[in-house]
Amino acid sequence: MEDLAMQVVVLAGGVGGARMADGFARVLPPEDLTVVVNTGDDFEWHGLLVCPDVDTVMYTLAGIANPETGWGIAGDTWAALEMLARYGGETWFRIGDRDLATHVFRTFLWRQGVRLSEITDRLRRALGVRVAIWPMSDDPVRTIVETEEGPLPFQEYFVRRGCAPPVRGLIWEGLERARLSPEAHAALEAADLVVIAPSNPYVSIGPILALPGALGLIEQRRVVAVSPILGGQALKGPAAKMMVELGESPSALTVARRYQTFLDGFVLDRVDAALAAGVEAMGIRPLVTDTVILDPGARARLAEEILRWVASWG
Ligand code: FO1
Repeated sequence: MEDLAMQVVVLAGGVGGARMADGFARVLPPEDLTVVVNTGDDFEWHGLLVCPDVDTVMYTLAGIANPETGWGIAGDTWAALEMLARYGGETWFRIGDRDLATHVFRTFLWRQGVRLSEITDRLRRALGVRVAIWPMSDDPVRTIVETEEGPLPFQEYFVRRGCAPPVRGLIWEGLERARLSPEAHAALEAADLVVIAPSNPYVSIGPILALPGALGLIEQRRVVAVSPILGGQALKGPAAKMMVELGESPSALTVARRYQTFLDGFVLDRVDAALAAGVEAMGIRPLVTDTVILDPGARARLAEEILRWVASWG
């Protein structure tokens, strides 16, 4: 891969972002890869700071993610949650016993005033992850989903309500005061290539791009996005449903259009080969390939294909 040497930053949400980051981690030296992760999904659970997307990326790169759910830790147990239920505590958000230690330790450091970036760096190193993982910001940003039933904090919408209430809009609390984490900022400045993972464009990538100054930085880099929509459906999560509810058509083209102003390349699944011409018409290079990256081999293959494709542009 020496001929493909470049500094890559992957912008990631949860499960889709983690899988794409894992692919690049398998083909690039760790010092050439940085993952910048959405923190709009973060929330406080029984007084503990939980960062679901950061943890999903971290556990995946550490090789300990639960393969069935994509989030949480493989083989985790639920004794603490069962005890919490006996006390009458809320258990709709399922934190496993091992996962709980992550949130306890993170919150312990956070209360001492340690920045979220420093905490994340310490956690991922302890788990043996050699790739840098940075939360998008050290400042709290919270996604609020405006639904037909009123505003809902993200995890209440996503987990508690199973994404059922129709979405009318999105609000990011704290966004105007938030800044990119200094480490994420430096990585984006040094990047030869920014890859937008196949994550939800509204709630996973949206908050990263909406951070003051982020778009200006990203626009100056070479940017490739991988579509999270295949054949009008999201592989996981509510992206396609949200598109319809927000008045857009559930299509990979809607994703490309959303990123159009700064995108150099757009990766579509083979099922959407017919949409490549539409991508080209937007002035964006299309790449049609297999984008279902459930297993490690498929992830590495897609990452390598993207690197070769971008390198071929000269
Ligand atoms: N998602 C669920 O659908 N149900 C859960 O109970 C749940 C618990 C959970 C615990 C820790 C964690 O890091 C993630 C967890 N997730 C759960 C996933 C999470 O809500 C979403 O995947 C992301 O926020 C969306 O990217």
